[in-house]
Amino acid sequence: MKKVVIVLNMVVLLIMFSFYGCGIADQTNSGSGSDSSTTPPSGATTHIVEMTGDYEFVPSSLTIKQGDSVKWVVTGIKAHEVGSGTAIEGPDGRKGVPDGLWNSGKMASGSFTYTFNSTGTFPYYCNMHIDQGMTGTITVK
Ligand SMILES: [Cu+2]
Repeated sequence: MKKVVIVLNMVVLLIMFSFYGCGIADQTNSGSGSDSSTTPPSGATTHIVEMTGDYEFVPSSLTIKQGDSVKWVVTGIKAHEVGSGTAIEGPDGRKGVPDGLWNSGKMASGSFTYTFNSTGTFPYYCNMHIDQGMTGTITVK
């Protein structure tokens, strides 16, 4: 009779272990699924905005998803400097008010990438060509 009890105990333990294993696996799955606000989802995209020799961002307005990145690429022979903020009309002409999210610094060539981890509307401008109307907007949904 004692032997039967021991075997039964082992069977119960085995069943508990197998359930425990399933529980761990489920937790891992749901954990990675509900964590999209802090880590970019696996489908994150990098969008290209050209900074042209005609003092334009192309496209100048762009709607992306939370977690996506925008890559500003110098495509002409002119240098540019892309920074986040708002362009306002002042007494001495147009000027930019930076909001401190990003600034590429002066770029004669190459690219600058910024990842948008929160939703909202993000205006930006070229610090060197704001008088030529070189502004753009990223909308993150
Ligand atoms: Cu520029």
